[in-house]
Amino acid sequence: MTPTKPQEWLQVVGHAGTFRVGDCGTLLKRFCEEERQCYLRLMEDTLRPFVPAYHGVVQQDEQDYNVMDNLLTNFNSPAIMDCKMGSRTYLEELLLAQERPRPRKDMYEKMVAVEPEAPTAQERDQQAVLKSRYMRWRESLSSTTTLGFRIEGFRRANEECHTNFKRTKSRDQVMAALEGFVESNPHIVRGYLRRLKQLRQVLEMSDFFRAHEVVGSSLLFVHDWTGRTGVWMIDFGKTMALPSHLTVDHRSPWVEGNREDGYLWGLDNLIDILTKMLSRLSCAEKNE
Ligand code: I3P
Repeated sequence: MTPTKPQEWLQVVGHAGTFRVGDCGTLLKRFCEEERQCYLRLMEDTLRPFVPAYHGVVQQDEQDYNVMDNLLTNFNSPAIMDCKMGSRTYLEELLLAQERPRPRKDMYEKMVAVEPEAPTAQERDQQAVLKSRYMRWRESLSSTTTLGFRIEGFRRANEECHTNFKRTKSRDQVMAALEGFVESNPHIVRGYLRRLKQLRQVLEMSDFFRAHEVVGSSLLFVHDWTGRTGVWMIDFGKTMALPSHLTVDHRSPWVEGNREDGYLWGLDNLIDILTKMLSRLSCAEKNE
């Protein structure tokens, strides 16, 4: 692939220092074996058009990276949004880790910055919280618990990143935030809806999806002023193969041990919200 313009990459959320721009329209992501395993399988799956193409592993400055397509390559000054999918954002093994608890001061600080009254008396004494507790608190404060997805952040073309969505929880709040991202443009919403419905259809047939617990994975939304839109699944560092005796439907509520992730429930809600938004925006368009 030959890039026709300088390589562009924007990171809205996630761990700093995770990415590097690679050659010829690629992106390097700090190596994670679980993620490599997922990409290898995804390249053989019906989901392939909905994930960045994977090109193996390279080493730079003694650090290994997974190499994948840079999804922003074919856009002009794109707007991008990251939605973390699913009703659970941590793996069940994090609960097991509570047998060897290691309370985190950094997470305590992030918690009180958003909700000073959230920590318990014990957590206040320790000035630290367990990661599992922090992750659950993040889920219940945002729309992860109520809708099965949450907006992590977005950036409209040539603007600063917006990441202040930790308390964006209700359907109306989420719809308002999404409408801000698409700048009330029904054409863009139509493009996203078309793609999300295709994704849902493919997920329901995918062998990969049937056999994996998909946790902490995001949908990356990209559009630009030409009206081009795209949505891809990204971030598979916490996507785990299920034991062969277990099946999940990705819609049932999670109870410890069933490994349900709520991914499709979240996608249903996202599609529903965008559909309602589109019908309102289309009415406004006709009345103009
Ligand atoms: C982070 C977010 C990440 C998580 C990270 C959290 O919280 O939940 O998903 O990384 O854990 O700090 P926030 O969004 O509120 O900043 P993982 O998904 O990789 O667990 P970490 O600090 O242990 O990396």
